[in-house]
Amino acid sequence: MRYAALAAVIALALTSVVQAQTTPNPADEAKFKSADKNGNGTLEGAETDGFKASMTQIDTNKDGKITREEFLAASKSGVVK
Ligand SMILES: [Ca+2]
Repeated sequence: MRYAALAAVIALALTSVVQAQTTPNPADEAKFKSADKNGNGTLEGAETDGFKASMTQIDTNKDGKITREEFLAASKSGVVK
């Protein structure tokens, strides 16, 4: 009984995480698309110019590029406005 309740809580938590990853804010998504001039799904080179001030916070894997995931996470946490 206890395990069933725990399993339900874990399942709910996992569902929330999956939804958070698969349903980004449409406004954030639009912002990323407009910044991604060549449409390759990554902001790099001049595409990152508007985000230089927050680059260290956005580019979490420090490869000098901003992936869609990094951008959306940064938008969600308020780093990108
Ligand atoms: Ca790009």
